[in-house]
Amino acid sequence: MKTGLQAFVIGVASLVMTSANVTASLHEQHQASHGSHANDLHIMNGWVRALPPTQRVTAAYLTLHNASNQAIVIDGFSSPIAESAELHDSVLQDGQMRMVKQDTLILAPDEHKTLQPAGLHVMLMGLESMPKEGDQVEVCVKSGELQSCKAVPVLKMAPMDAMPHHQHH
Ligand SMILES: [Cu+2]
Repeated sequence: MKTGLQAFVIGVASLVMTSANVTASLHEQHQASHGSHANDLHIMNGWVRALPPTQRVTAAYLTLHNASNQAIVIDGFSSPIAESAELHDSVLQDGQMRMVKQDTLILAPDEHKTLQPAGLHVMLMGLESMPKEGDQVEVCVKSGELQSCKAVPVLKMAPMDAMPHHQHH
């Protein structure tokens, strides 16, 4: 587990940092890309990273949209491929990217929040086997009794349309 996490952290740290401000382009894709419509917590544009098959952890990235007029408190994640799933944030500390567990994520009315490499992500832990590029993996987001799920593709790298604003330092 420790080795897997370390390899994952190195992978995250080597990625290009991107802006969280992708709301404008996401709106254009909005209607086409929504997952569950069972409630007002919508999942858009998700993907799961394919890591080497020896790894037992990976990450899922999603854009979440609160389509209601009240704040939504997200308090859990799950996936059938993982024993457990946690929300992590990536924090740069002494030149190293570290992952910090988050218990909840609050979405204001009509807010979009993008989980993306080098930022917030859903850590999928205790994988029986690593999903392969091209597979579809279901990811579920919970808020109390509400749950939204979406099947998202497994990719080796972030899709370009999810990362429109590269920042160069
Ligand atoms: Cu993590």
